[in-house]
Amino acid sequence: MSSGRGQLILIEGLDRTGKSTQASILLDKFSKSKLLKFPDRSTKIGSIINEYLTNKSFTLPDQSAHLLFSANRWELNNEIIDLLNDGYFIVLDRYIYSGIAYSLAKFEYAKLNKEGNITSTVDKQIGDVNWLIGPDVGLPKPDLTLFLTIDLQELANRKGWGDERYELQEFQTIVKKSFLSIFELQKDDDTIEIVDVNNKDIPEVTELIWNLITKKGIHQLTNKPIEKVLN
Ligand code: Z5A
Ligand code: MG
Repeated sequence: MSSGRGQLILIEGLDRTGKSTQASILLDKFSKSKLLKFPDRSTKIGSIINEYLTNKSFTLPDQSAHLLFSANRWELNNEIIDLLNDGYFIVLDRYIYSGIAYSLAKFEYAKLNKEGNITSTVDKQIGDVNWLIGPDVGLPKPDLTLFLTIDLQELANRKGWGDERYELQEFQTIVKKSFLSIFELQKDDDTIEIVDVNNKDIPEVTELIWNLITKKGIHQLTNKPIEKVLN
């Protein structure tokens, strides 16, 4: 019988690329699995984040918002480690790369001097990837990150935008660039895979993802130590 810890699988992507859809399908492929979605709005810090995302009159400095999203991940740090060591496969629906990409996008958006529901400043920390990754350093690093990417034109055909702070087409264009620039910096990291979901239905995306997971052996228990996020 195989032994070892479970593996940490992260699904990242732009809004409505199918992260939550794929995360819940993936969960059923394992006999012991757990889904963790970030932001986790059920915690104390998560409730502040929820207020920030849903109430546009509730403002925070970008630095504070950024640190809250990271603090929310730290609230789940011990749970993640314990579950992995207990043989659970954890599927994360957003995590550290969303943290960097959305803050960086706010900085780029502010540089364009746009009005609207992204209140941001060009404070240099928010445009500095090293500053942005800082608070996440030491968190468990995913064994595999799948970044779902799509043309913004195809995305526009999906269910309408919601009403949350970041749900603006123009902002999402910048978010996409931010994600891709972060992954370009990590291009030698073989735990990151960019998954093009253009013109693919839900089962086709699932097949693509599952093939990557099995090819890399991420569907099996492992004896590798849990990696940590480094800067
Ligand atoms: N944020 C941040 O700023 N900093 C951080 O550190 C973190 C997050 C962690 C809330 O995230 C916001 O928090 C988010 C980033 C910021 N900002 N925004 N905007 P969220 O995860 O709570 O909300 P979301 O990203 O907007 O997720 P979503 O709307 O839930 O999208 P999704 O999970 O990727 O998509 P889905 O629900 O699976 O699918 C959307 C629709 O498309 C649905 O009708 C599906 O049936 C359909 N769908 C799915 N796949 C397909 C395919 N393949 N073809 C056709 N239709 C499909
Ligand atoms: Mg979702």
